[in-house]
Amino acid sequence: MTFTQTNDPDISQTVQSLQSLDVDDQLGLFYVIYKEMGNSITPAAPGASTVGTDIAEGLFNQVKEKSHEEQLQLQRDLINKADNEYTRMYGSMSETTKLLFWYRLAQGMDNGTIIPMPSDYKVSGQAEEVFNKIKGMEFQQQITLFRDYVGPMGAEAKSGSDI
Ligand code: 45D
Repeated sequence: MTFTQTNDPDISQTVQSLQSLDVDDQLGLFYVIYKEMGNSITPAAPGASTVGTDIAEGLFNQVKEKSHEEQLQLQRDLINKADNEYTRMYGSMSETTKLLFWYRLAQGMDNGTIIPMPSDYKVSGQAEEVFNKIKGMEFQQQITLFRDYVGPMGAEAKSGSDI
């Protein structure tokens, strides 16, 4: 399936650079980005529909009950587009809800419900380059970029699935 993504070549190239990083590098960098964006992410922003919030929260609540190892595996599965019940649930969400879900995971890392980053973790030089590219973008471009990045993750929701 093809995703209709942005026409901005700058954004699509950066999404591709992100996607070409190692899975763990992607996770590490995404967390660094979350930290950097800090307070500029406001879940109450218009567009965070109640429906999306509930759906993101529902999946998040299931993930947070898992062991740390399983939590990490699930996040790797999303990036790898593995096919299981969780990645399908993810696949059924809108891009904004997907973004909200990742945001909830990052918050969970900070409050101890989700596996934290190793304290000695450093992103790779390649990831650092992508990071600098993203830092130079306008906020709105960054949001578009993240939507395009998290959109294709996970597995396709099966029609008539029981999620
Ligand atoms: O051991 O319109 C490694 C909304 C190494 C509202 C690891 C929004 C090995 C509506 C793999 C690193 C809020 C949705 C371990 C807009 C190892 C709306 C672990 C905006 C343990 C615009 C790594 C939302 C791990 C935005 C677990 C802008 C890494 C949301 C996990 C942005 C990384 C969300 C995670 C971002 C990163 C979320 C979970 C940037 C999440 C980042």
